[in-house]
Amino acid sequence: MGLLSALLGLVGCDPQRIAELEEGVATEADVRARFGEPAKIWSAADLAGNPFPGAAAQPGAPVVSVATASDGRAFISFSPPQFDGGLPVTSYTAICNPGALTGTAIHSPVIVSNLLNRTLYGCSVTASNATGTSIASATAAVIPTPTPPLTLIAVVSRKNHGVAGDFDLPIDNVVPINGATTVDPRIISASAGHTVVFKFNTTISAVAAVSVVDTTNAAVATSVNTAGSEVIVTIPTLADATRVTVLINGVNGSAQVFSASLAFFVGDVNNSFTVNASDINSVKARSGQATNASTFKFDLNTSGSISAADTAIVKARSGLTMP
Ligand SMILES: [Ca+2]
Ligand SMILES: [Ca+2]
Repeated sequence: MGLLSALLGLVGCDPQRIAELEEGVATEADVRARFGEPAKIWSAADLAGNPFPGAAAQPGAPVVSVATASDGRAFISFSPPQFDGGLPVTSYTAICNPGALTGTAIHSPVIVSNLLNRTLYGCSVTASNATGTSIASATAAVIPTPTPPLTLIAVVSRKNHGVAGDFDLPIDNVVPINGATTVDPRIISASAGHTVVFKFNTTISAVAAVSVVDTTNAAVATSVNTAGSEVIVTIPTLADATRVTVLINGVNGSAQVFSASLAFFVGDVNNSFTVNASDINSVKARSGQATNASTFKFDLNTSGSISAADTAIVKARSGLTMP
């Protein structure tokens, strides 16, 4: 630990920012300026982007992809901001006008309720961290309808992180099983297995069938439940480093088949299909942090915090590659 780390430690800076500093993301001049030490003269390079990479700011604006209609509701889907302000994004708020009706969530989509059916709304999203709230995203248009067509809003891999609660990893459900699928790097739960959740725009009353297959098209044991507008698929046992495709059909009597492919590969936090130093460093850098919407992926053992136990898990798997 260098002089600067010691300085940061004294003023209560968190370990992640110390790590960034030591990795050269922040400069000593940044930190001196931040803590009121002799003024620095900014260079053009300093002023490009965030001049205080180690200092907290409000996040950038999320990017809204689509607003989906429901009965009196709208589902606002978005991507997180590229820049989180140096602190975890703790919530996203959607606002729909006219009427300034709002909803909040810790990840996409945000649901806004109490909308008037057959009324055109414009909805935008902001991101908030402990420092403040971003400017609003662009606006997406939506017209709530009493009987909207069944629409898949999102697919997620959900795990319970103890007292920290459930955290959903968004799955890119367009990628085929042998492609660059989303990887969930968290361990399988001994009690609950893996859980893949299909989120729809309306209450789900029935699902005719669910199947899960691996890359050889062999069936993987599974079960299905519904809760509100979610179809919850449970995979009780699965070997690590396995790709699967989850298919559901007969949702509310629909003839449509909904599917998503993803991989379960413990420790591959950067979705590169190998576990190496980059994954180890990412987990290590967050050691001591609480599990939240920004850090849950690094809580490999789903304990509710990121610690040496998580680093040990990823270290033990160094060198492994996804088939
Ligand atoms: Ca990796
Ligand atoms: Ca943990």
